[in-house]
Amino acid sequence: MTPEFSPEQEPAERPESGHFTTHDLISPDVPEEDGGAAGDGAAFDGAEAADEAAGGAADAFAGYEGDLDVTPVGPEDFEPEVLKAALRTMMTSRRLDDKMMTLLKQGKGYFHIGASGHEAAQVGLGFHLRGGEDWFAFYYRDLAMALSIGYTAEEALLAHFAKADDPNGAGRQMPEHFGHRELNIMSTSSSVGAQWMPGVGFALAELRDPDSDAVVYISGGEGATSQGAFHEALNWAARAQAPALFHIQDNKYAISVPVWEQTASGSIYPMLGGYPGLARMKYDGTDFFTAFAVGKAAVEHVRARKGPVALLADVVRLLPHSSSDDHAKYRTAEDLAADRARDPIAKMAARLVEAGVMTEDEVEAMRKEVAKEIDDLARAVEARPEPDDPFSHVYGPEPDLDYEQEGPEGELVVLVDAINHALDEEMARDERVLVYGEDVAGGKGGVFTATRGLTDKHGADRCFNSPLAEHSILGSAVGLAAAGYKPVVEIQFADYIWPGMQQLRNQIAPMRYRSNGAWACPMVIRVPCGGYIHGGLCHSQNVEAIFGHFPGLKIALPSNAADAKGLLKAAIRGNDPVLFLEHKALYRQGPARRPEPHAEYLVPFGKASVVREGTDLTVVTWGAIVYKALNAAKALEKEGVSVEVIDIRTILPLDSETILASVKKTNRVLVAYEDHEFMGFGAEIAAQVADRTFEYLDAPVKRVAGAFTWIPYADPLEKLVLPQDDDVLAAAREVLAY
Ligand SMILES: Cc1ncc(C[n+]2csc(CCOP(=O)(O)OP(=O)(O)O)c2C)c(N)n1
Ligand SMILES: [Mg+2]
Repeated sequence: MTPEFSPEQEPAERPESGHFTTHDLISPDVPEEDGGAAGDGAAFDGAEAADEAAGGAADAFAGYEGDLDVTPVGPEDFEPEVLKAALRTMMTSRRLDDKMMTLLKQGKGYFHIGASGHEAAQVGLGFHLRGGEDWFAFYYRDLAMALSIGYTAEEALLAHFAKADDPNGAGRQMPEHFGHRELNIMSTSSSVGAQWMPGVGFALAELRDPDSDAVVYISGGEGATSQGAFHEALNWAARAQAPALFHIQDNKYAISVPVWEQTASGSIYPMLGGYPGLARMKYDGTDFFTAFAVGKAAVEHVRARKGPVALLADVVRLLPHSSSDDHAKYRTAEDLAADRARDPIAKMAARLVEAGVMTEDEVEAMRKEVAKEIDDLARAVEARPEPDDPFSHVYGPEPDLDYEQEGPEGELVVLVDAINHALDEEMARDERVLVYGEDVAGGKGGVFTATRGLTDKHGADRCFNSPLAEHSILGSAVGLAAAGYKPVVEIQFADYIWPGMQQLRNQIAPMRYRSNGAWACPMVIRVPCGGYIHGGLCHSQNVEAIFGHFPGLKIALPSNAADAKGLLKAAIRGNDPVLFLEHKALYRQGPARRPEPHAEYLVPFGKASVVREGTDLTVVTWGAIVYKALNAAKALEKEGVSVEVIDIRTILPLDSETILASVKKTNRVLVAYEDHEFMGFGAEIAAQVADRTFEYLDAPVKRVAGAFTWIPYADPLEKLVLPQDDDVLAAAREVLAY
């Protein structure tokens, strides 16, 4: 392995065998063409391409191999009109690439990432897929696939110009970040590998419907197979025998990094053989007929519910990675010429000419016709209205719920049992509610028993164990939620949510916003959090401030059993993704018990609770610190001081109004919380109070919170780091001293 890759080294570094590579290096007398856009000329050069199609040196790998029986096809197996339509779709995709690159050079647009070189693989496979019935977890290089399932050139141009009626998200996302509700193309994140597990989630949704034969197409580049999520996705899809069709488009480069530096053995193909129950195929993705034949076998396999399939398409990248890239910096002229010699459109056209389906003149006429059509469309789309609303669709519509209904109360219940009962009641109410995570099923019922009994009562298909993989839990929930289920997943400890950060940040929270409201993934993520339990660094973390920074998420952190039950049920019935933080120290704590609310008792998000009224000082708090604030209030009461304690209950949305109104009344405020004082969520509250109640304040806005260190295990150490009763009382006295 060379530490530094230079183009000069490339031929020598390319492994001789044991991997699936594009082609031998072709002889140096191949003319070097413009290294930029594929260009009009690259779309079809009949005579040259015919020679190449007849067996040029560039075609070292042709054909296919793998687990499925494939019936090869040729031009004779199609109606001529069908082949012409396929060629036209490929040409449309290519012309869009070329046109968009030209528009960029004219200052019309900011970005383009093209599918040039991938068209045959996508159109050949796309033949067997059904827009609007199958599901599509795309990546940015799937333009030709999109066109082959019903996406229009006009829609592609609306995205390029980022216009108001761009169906992908009204100009909120970069172009080629596909998302189309009617066609079932899930909104695409830029983040490489973020699509693998959501795709599996859609497949799990379809698997639940015995009448469905839908296929979930999950696509990515060979570089994206280096993400751990790829292997998580293969594992879950194989384990569940889910109807997932993985399409890995191996163009040999991940921006500048060649596959032989990227992947052990220079190909992901051997690894695809490591998942029992997953069928694999590799094929020449520059050949339409091969793509069609292999795609047919693969799609039939998945539709027949014989298990998932992974296809590895050997394709070429004819453009630089994107409009921001110059591939001449890292690819040799020979390498680029070799790719151009495998141009899938030229090959397809040559094949059709050879078979007598079209003449060269007809091919050329079609190319010109497509070019004109795209040029005309571009002119028309350029004049369409610009978007002007960057603020809507951060959150979904407020559900029409009847909150805080009076009703019968039951026995005193501890917080964790209130959670358990809320889950049970919601699963009984709505069969779309699915509960899963690590250890949640069966007799164990979760490490804190929050899901105890749910598998027995609601079935192993409604409360089940996931693999031990937080990215998988959250990613699958994206697909399930987008497909109409209501996943209520458990992350065993807040400290272990980090492997799922990709999904939280780049799928769950922004999905609705970036698709301009077309896509959403409402779900509930239950997360035990917090310290005071001698859990050390990795069983004590407070995470609300980090996630408070995610527009699109809602966050609850209830301090008692009644609020926990009412908030969890409201979360499950809501339209947004909710991070439901459960303080472990409160799970069975006596003061957090409450008489159990009835099954329709719902607590609204964004409504703080004034847990104690007072006139001299406001303490704003949440979670475990509510009880420390109440203890301080009781102590001060004996001295004749009246303290108001506000439990905010939800971090997002924050009930600023209740806080500000209280401070205007008491003129003093202490913000008390468990997380680090520095950059903790209380910093936001303190800032709002300072900003909006300055004239009312008789004392500085004060915080009392945890130290800026990790939470240590030993009892005396933990006590020094986390705020204690005495700390809250001392801080209150400081504010009162003014
Ligand atoms: C998680 C993540 N890391 C890095 C990037 C920047 N990036 C965008 S595309 C890309 C290369 C992807 O290569 P590959 O998966 O082979 O797909 P290709 O673009 O070649 O089709 C990189 C590194 C990103 N978008 N997401
Ligand atoms: Mg690649």
